[in-house]
Parts: sequence; C-alpha cells; structure tokens
Amino acid sequence: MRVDSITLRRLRMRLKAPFETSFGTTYDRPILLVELASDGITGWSEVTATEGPFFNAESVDIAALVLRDFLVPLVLGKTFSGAHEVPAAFAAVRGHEMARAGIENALWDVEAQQRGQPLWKLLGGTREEIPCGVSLGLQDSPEKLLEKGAVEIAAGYQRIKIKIKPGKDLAYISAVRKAYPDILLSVDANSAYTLDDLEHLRGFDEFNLLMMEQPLWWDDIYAHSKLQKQIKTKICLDESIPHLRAARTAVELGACGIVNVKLGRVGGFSSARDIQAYCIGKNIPNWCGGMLECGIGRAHNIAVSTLPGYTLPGDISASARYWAEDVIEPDVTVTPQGTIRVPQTPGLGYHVRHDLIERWTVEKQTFRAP
Ligand code: OSB
Ligand code: MG
Repeated sequence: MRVDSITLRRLRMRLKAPFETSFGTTYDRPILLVELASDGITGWSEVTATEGPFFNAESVDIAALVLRDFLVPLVLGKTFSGAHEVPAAFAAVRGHEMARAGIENALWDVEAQQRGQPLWKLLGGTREEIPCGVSLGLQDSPEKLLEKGAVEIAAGYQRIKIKIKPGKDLAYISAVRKAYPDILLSVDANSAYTLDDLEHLRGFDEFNLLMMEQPLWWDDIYAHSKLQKQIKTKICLDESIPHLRAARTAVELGACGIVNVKLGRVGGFSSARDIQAYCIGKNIPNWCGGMLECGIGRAHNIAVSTLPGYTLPGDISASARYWAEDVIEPDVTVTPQGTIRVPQTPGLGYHVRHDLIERWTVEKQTFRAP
C-alpha cells in the first residue's frame, strides 16, 4: 500500500446534550478526520483528541499540527505491506498517540478493504456481537442521574458508568445502587482525587462497583498501586495507559485489575493489540473506552472490541445517544440485549457519508505524494 495522499478535515459536531466530566464540559465536539488514499482506496479514521489538553496532553489543534509537520511527512509516498508497519515509521516521534493513531488506523481501513475483509476480522477479532455500556456525565442531582440511568437501562445497556468528582460521588453512587441492586455499575473520576482521599475512596467498597476508573493523577501509576492495595474495588486505568509499557508497569505494580483501551490514547490498533495480548496473558480484562466519537471512531471502536479479552462492556453506545445525524450509514445501533452486532462488509463496515462530511467540514488540508 503506497500512501498517495492524506487529507485532514476539521468538523464541528453539536452533541445532542452537553457531556460533563471532572475536567470540563463539552457542548460542541471538534472532530478531526483523516482521509488516506492508497492504491485507489480511501481509508478513514478519527483523531480522538479533545478541544484542549485536559484528558491527555493532546488537543485537536496540537494533533493537527503534529500530523502536518511530522507524521504525514514520515509516511507520504511510502509503501507499507501492512498497517502494522506504521508504528515503526513513527518511532522517532515521542508521545502524540492520538495523532499517530489517526494515520495508522486509516491505513488499517485501507488494508481491510484491499483484502476484502471486515476490519475486525483483519485485526484478529473473534466476537460477532459486543457487549455495550454507557458513560453518564456529571449531573446536577442524584435524581437527575437516576432519570438518565433509567433510560439507558430500559434500552438494554449492560453496564452503567457514572462520572464522579469530589462532592458528586457517594450520594450519586448510592442512589443508583439502591435503585438497581444488581446492575454492573462503575465510576470514572478522570483523576479528580488524590491519595489524601484514601478513606473516602475506601467508602466506595460497599457499593459492589465493577471498577473505579482513573481515580488519581493521570500520569501516576505508582500512586494507583498504593491505592489499589488499600481498597477492594478494582481500579481500572484509562489516562495512565498510553502504551504497552505503561500497561505492563501498571499490572506488575498491582496498580489496577482492569485496563481500559482507547484506540487513540494508546496510539492505534497495533498498540491496542499489543496491550490486549499482554493483558489476556495476565488475566486482566480489557474493554474499549470512548471519546465521544462520531461514527468513524465508533466503527473503529467496535472493531477493536471483537478481540479476545474484551470481556467487559465497552463505552460504545448508539450513534443516536450523541448525534442527531451521524457521518456513517447505517447508524450504530444497539440491540435490546445491549449489544452491537459487528458489520460483515469489508473495511469499516459502515458507509462513510462524504456529502455530510463535506458539508460539516470547516477546514481541510490535503497532502499529496509527489
Ligand atoms: O474518561 O472515558 C473517559 C469522554 C471524554 C473524555 C474521557 C472520557 C469520556 C467518556 C465518554 O467517558 C465515553 C463515550 O464516548 O461515551
Ligand atoms: Mg475514563
């Protein structure tokens, strides 16, 4: 596969409802898409960076710059025998995982189309139906949270995750647990606590949570290992795991019992597969996290969730929970049993709506190989 051209597109998509985490509220999701042409085939991917460097050190603007000045020149005009060769081409660049994933994942889409295979099969996926959960943003009151939760439970979702932060935790967790004694329930703090909160966090143990996601500093695996030894609830790391080396450090230090894999955060499908292969050998369950993706990122998330070891419901929910209209066809839909059936057509498995993407594009830059 020769990389003939790469187009970076900026879109602005309005979320149906604002999404609040401990690091901020998103109203409009800035979307950065990569359109990669190779041998007459177009592959798509989504750069999952957020508007500012608050989830990780990346942002859509920083990612676009790193792509334009450093990553695109490293692959443009080059020939790859498989998308798995892309990480080696980026070896000199440190960090910027979401930007890297943008190119690598688009080439995976090209490769799958070229081989006439669904992307999930090419990756080595084994599951044709994946379990789904929802992530509920911070709400104004426990009652409001219960209202939101009821809708999702009725829709069949298999796990509810609630965002928490100091002052918006115990009352919310206990309200949901009381209303639903048996559901899979987890919490995500996005690094809102410190080790000084140990006693408080230990109080979560009584709610039989599936996991507590990223309670402490985004870059501090050691602190999580200290916390994990003193609480019963399993810690799941999200922000702290940008690559396999971090996953290995976390597991060996006993910093978590579960690892969330986000395709962008770990730098793409190759790294996600490495982490999955390592975790399965250590009996550490994986699941796929979300970054409020549009249909393209969502389709990639579905593909990675078919890998062995993705035994827990992911944060992959229906397009319609986020968007009035999505950029793929058909929309991602969830069965009444809270699953997504994986597509069977080559590549992404969804039709990319070029017309809509073109209409919503606010900025576009194409780089062509000579
Ligand atoms: O920590 O999982 C997270 C959204 C933006 C940034 C970080 C996170 C999230 C979510 C949303 O929880 C997951 C989704 O896409 O539904
Ligand atoms: Mg998280």
